[in-house]
Amino acid sequence: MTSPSGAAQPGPANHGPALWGILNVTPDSFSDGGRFEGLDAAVAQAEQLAADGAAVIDVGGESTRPGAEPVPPQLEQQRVLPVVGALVERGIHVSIDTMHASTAAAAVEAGAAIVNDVSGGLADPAMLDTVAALDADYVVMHWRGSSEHWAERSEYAWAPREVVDEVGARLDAARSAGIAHSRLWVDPGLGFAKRPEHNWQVLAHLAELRALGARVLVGASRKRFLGALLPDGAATDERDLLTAALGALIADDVDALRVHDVRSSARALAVQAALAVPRDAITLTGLRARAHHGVFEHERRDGQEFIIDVVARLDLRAAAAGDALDRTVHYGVLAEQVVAAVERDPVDLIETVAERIASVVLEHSPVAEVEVTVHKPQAPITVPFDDVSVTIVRGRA
Ligand code: PMM
Repeated sequence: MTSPSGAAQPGPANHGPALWGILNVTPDSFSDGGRFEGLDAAVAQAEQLAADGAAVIDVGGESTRPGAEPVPPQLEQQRVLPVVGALVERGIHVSIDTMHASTAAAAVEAGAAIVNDVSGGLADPAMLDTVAALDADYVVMHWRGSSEHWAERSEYAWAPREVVDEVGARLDAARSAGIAHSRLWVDPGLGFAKRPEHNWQVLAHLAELRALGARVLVGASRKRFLGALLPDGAATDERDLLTAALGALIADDVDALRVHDVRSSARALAVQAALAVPRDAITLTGLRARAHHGVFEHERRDGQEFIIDVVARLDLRAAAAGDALDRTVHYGVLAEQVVAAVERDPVDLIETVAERIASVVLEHSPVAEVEVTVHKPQAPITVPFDDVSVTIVRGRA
């Protein structure tokens, strides 16, 4: 999302996840190492990322790639603080990617709004208390130590469970230190002491991470487990297409994606948003109506009970955010309309009744898709039975 001044603002442009553009100001970062060392080059790159759709620029001064030399906080701050200051001056929303409490504090002092700590507070014992005293969000990533330990620490009985348990414990620690729950993000730490299969398993079970209640950030961009899907020798930036595709596939399960190439990910998210059916729903079950549908004369003459279930899929976020009835569908009105649609002139088939109900529900413009089930528990069936029903799903044309 961009403000009138062109500055990146927090929060997604539409309802999809926000994109965090990566700005590594390190000489040895694996994907863009050395290219953005100069302040002007770093600012230009950040502005491009923001123009491409980044809501946040994640500035890092210490590479976490295997074999990278640890960077003393002072050197890290020399690298990142001028960049953070320059971006904040331009109205850009900045995250600082650091494991050092002193760098976190200095960056927030310079205007950063988010502390992204890949160690989840484990690398620097002062981190949690420091962040608790700052006016900043805090990203808690799943971490099992620095890269020299990854080989022996990449064992999981079931990675999705262990990652959630371990990073959940770090969220607890962050809250105990006084960081407000509303300030917390959680990140599964793809590639950090995880083999490719662990990354994929975790990605397939993001709902469990989400159940921890913090906003979810995922950083898959250009990582080796994606590169493994490409032909040997493929350039690192060829991983951007895979990053974008993955982002679109997990878009419903995350609040933000940390990526190098914002442009390709933004376009993939646009496809996902155009295709997506909202998962929010208003559900009415067991609506009772009396009507004369059926092929038998006694059905037409005597009538019988029909029971209706309706699942109307619509995006309910705007209604919830504004507590606004006019952004949703009044379920009492909907229930009356559904019953009226059933009790109209008789037809032979409950299929036809279901179709009528679907049309009535889709007349409410916020509804994107509807599932209708019509039960006919007193249907003329000669063997003992509980119920017969038809279910149809219809979408907005
Ligand atoms: N990955 C890297 C660095 N920082 N921060 C978060 N929150 N999540 C990540 O997955 C993550 C991170 C390593 O990748 P890079 O060298 O491309 O920045």
